[in-house]
Order: sequence, then C-alpha cells, then structure tokens
Amino acid sequence: MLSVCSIGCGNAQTQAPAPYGPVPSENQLRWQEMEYYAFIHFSLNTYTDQSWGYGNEDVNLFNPTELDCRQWARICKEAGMKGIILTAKHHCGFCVWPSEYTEYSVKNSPWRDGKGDLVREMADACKEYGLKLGVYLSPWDRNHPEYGKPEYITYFRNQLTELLTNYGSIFEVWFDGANGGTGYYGGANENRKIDRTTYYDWSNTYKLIRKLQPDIVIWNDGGDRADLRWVGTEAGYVGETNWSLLNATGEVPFNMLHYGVENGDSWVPGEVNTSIRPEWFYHPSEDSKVKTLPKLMDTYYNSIGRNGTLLLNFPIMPNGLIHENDEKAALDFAKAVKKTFAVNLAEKTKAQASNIRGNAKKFEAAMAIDDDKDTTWATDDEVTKASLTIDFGKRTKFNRFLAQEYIRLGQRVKAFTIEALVDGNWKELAKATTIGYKRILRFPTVEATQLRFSITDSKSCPAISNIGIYNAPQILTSPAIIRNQSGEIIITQADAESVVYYTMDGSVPTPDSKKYSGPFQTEGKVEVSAIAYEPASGKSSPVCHEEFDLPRKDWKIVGVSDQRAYAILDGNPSTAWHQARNKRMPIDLVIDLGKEQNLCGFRYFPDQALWGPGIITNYQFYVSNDNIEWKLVDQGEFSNIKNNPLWQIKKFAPERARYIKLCALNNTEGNDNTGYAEVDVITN
Ligand code: FUL
Repeated sequence: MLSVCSIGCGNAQTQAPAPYGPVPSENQLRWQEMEYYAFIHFSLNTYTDQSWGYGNEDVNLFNPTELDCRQWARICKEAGMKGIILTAKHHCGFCVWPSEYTEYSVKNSPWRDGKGDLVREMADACKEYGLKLGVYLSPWDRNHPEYGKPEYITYFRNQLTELLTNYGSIFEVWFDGANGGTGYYGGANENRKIDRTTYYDWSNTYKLIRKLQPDIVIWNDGGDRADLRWVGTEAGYVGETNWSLLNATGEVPFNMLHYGVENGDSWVPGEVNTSIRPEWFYHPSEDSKVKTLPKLMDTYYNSIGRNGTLLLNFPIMPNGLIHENDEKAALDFAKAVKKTFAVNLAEKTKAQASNIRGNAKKFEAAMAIDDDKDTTWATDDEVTKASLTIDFGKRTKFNRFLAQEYIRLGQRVKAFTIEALVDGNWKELAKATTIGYKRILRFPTVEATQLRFSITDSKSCPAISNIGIYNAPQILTSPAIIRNQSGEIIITQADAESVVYYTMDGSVPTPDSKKYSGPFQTEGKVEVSAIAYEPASGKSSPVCHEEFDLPRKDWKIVGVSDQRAYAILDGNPSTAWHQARNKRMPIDLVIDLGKEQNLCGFRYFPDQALWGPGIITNYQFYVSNDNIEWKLVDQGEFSNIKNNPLWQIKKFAPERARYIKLCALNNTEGNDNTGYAEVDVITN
C-alpha cells in the first residue's frame, strides 16, 4: 500500500500526494476490487411466472426438486465472479431461510420436507468455491400484516439479525428501493404508503448491521446514504462520467445516481445491477432472450469499464438450477473478457511522463505499467495537466485503453485524451472524463508506434496506479429486426462491413441462408432469425430471433387526430407517443384492429426515454366488437416496469373482438403523463 510513511518523509514532493476530497473506506475498497459478482433471484415468483409476488402466493408452490447451490457457485466461480448475493426475501415476503419470525418461509414448504435452509446451502456452496456471500432482504414486504407500522421495523431487524448472525461473513447487504404499495398484508389486501425517508429509521438499522458484520458494505437506493449506490437503471450501464461521490444528505435524483456528484461530500460508488435475461426472476418465455456475448461485453465496458462494479443476475428455474443457456452465456462472456485482457501491450514498453512528482523514481511513469496496483505515477502538487507516453518500439495494433486511479487518495481526474502516433503524426483516438478505480475505452483498431495518455483536467495532482493497452478480438453484434405497420421486415446491422443472412422457418441462419438486401413484405404471423456475418474474418454474430403476431396494416388508433400516435404501431421500439397533456387518468388508448380477431393477450412496450417517459404501472384491458360495449378481460400491474422498462406481456382467456382498449390507471411519475413505444396483441 502506498502510504505517507512507506514512501518516506522528507521533501514534500517525494511524499505521496495528500488525499483529495472523500476517500473510500477499507470495506468499500475491498468491495470495489471484487469488480464482478452474481445476483441470484429465486422465490415464489419463480413458480408463478411473476416479477413481483403479491404476498399471498401459496408456500406449497416452493419445491425445487433438483436444487443445487453448488451448481450456482460452480458457474459463478468459472465465470470469474467473486461473490453471490441471494434474494433471501423478495417483495412477496417469502423467506428462503426458516426465519423464526414468520410462517411464510421454506419451513412450511414441501422442499426438503420443510427442513431446508437455502441461505445455509448457499453459504456452504460459497465457502466451498471460495466466493463471498451477500444477502438481499426486501424492506417492502407484501405479506406481512404489520408492514407500514413500527412493529414491522422490529420484524425486519430481527430478520436481518438472523441473516447477519447465522451464516458467517456477509460482504454486502442489499435493500431494494421498491417500497410500499398494494399487497396482501396478512389478508388486508390494501394499498400501504410509507415515507421512505423516515419509516425504516435506517441509521439505527445501519448501526445494527455494522455491529453484526463490521466488514460489510450496505447498498441502499433510498433513505439514508449507505456505502454503495444504485446507478439509476437496471439496463447494465452507468454514466460515462462516473464520480464515486454523492452528498450525505438530500434527494438523489437520476442524474446523481447515474453520474455521481463531482463535488459530493461522501464516497458512495456505483454498482451496476442487471440480469443476464431481460427479467430478474425465471420466465420460460425468456429462454431465448438470454443476453448475447456482444451485449454482455457492452455491459462489461459500461460498468466495470466505467468505474463501477458489475452485479449480474441469474434467475433460478423452478427445479432449482441455473438454465444451460444462462450458464453458456456467462462462461462465453468470461472467456471473451479473459481473451481481451490477456496481453497488456503496455508491459515491457518504455513509459515517459511530462511531469514526475519530485522527480522521484517511486512516482515515475513506469509505476503505472509495473503490474503493481499499489505503486503510482504521480505529478507535483501544482500539476493538474500531464501526459504519459508509451513507446512500443515497433508498430503495434490496439483498440482498448485502461487506466486506474489510486483511489485511496480520492478520485481526481476530470478529463483525459488518448492519442496514437501513426506514421509520425499524433491522431486523437478518444476523449473522456472521469477515471476512478478503473476506466476502459474502446476505439477502432489502430496501428501505431506510441500512445499518449494526457490528463487535461484534474481536481488535484493525478495519481495513476495502472495503465493497460489491449488488442481485443472483434465480436460482431447481432442485427436488430423489426416489422413496421405495413408488415415490412426491416433488419439493421450495427457495423457497415457485415452482411445479414436470415431465415423464416426457425432454423439458425448461416452464410448459406438468404441474404438480406432491404425491407421485405410479410403477411400473417412470422418469425425471423438473422445473423451479421463478416466475410473478411469469416465471423458471425449471435442470432437475433423475433416473432411477430398479426400484421398491423389495417389498425387505426381511434379518437386521436395526432398522426404521430402511429409511432405506437410502427414496430420501432425507439419511437414513442404520449397522450395529450390535458388528459387525466384513467386514460384510454383505443385501437381498431380492422376486423374481428382471436385475442388472448396484449403487449405493451413503454417509452424508453430517461426523463418523463409516462410509463403505465396499473392498467385495465378491454375488448369490444362495436367500440360501444366493452368487456374487461384483464387488469393488474406492470411490476418493476420503472426500473426495468421491458415489454410487458399479459395473457387472458380467449376473446373474439375487433377493438381493444388499454386503460392507464397510474404511471411511475404519479401524474397523468401516459406514453407508449409499442402496443401489440397476442392471438391464438
Ligand atoms: C428491483 C426489484 O423490484 C426487482 O424485482 C429486482 O429485485 C431488482 C434487483 O430490484 O428494484
């Protein structure tokens, strides 16, 4: 460790720079260095195909006959993860350990004849595989009769005490921010609102936690500030600018969660949580929606590569195992990361710096490429702009740049650039802002003899502990497939050099399949699978597979004169339409399907915009044959749609009808803003 004393005390410029601003605690440092760990979502929801249980689901449903925590731990270990956070209790209140304080737990389930303890089995498996254990305990409990009253806080703390006392060392505790709302609540079946800033009395709960587990880090996205912060989205990325700072008090709106607060007074780094599939719990319909390698690589660069950690979720199947598709995706991802960062081209090169702190050997440029995270290249106190040049000694190809600040001294760098010396001329490759614990930049492959890393703005003299330069193998991204309102299939590839091949019979496309040469017309229900193929390398992307129900050519949006409303039917997930501002909830969207159809469900895709997306949370769905007499066929909530704005798929008993009506009852913003990116029907 680089400390004032290990470096010697004499000339001020040969001492390590003084810390600047807030610095991480030892617990936060240990956590940051874990970089990558798993989430496991498993509860009664697994058996009901839900995202959020209501709290009245039957405990007898919980019977994972093949459950094997060792399978989960093996996969996580092989995937390069350092720990596992288990959902000990999700919002439905069901406990996967036999809590002494409730009957709503595994002890009353058929699993292991009521003798099972999933937290124990997880703890044992983690121990065996050398992984750390974390627990997710939902503050919101839709089962508990006292939720909303002070008594529930005692219950919650009793449960925390069980979890933090009986299962050995816990590295992280996770308090979900979804709080209050409708639920079973012991049979009350009502809506309970709580004040999230006061109800949980977090400061006393934190004291209890730290007493029971002094080495723990606390994740909390609401209430009192804890050790770690949410990054404002569950889609797997944090802001390119990412300060590990927040203010200790005050509200934390999206931009603070996503980018941190440059001059914040507390060290609260971001953890990027996302699922390996669209949703957190297991849904069989998502077996083909497991994230592809390019998607997971993007997630890696946008989390660990942006000064965050990555908490990647595995949903457990009803039998108690991780699905083979998820396992394969996680292991392929690990292999690709390993391959990308196997050879650091900066090692064994010559590094020179424009300024070296006190001209001392211990702060020279070579300290950033010596593979020792505790030695740094640092500049004199007054120097906040400085560059470090790497000379490869020969033409070298590369496309990734990695830098790490010595964060024990705080996060300092505000802006930097990367340039390459190509045929005697400096060429800018990338411009970026913050670094923090780790920053990785991607740029097209360049062949150069030198690389220049220039810090163009820093809060204080920079202290860089590590630099890496890599030549990552190319990974082709899957094409995107949409069907527009007139029934045309449009396939778009991410990179211009690749060619798209597709099939329409469910088979896996190859370069011998049909070549895509532009939009083509389709009728009826169709499925399309496509790959991007790069002739030069002979490489293919993962397959993109989409299924489309009825063509929407003859559909009309009723009672709306604004033609932009047809964004709802254009098949394009990135265009959206919002209802007129003067409308008040409940707000209807009526669509004429042109003729009677055999309906058995509908799909809603919310506006993906970051601000004011008008996402519907509670709905009613009606059908009609004349646009006068309506029949209510489904109603309910779009659970977790705020944090994870995915396609919402709702099924109902078959009905023949020509008109549909989606009635919005509430939105995530608590106002009347109502938006839609897409609305579709499911037919049988
Ligand atoms: C969200 C929850 O509501 C989801 O169900 C999931 O547990 C995710 C990790 O956090 O806010």
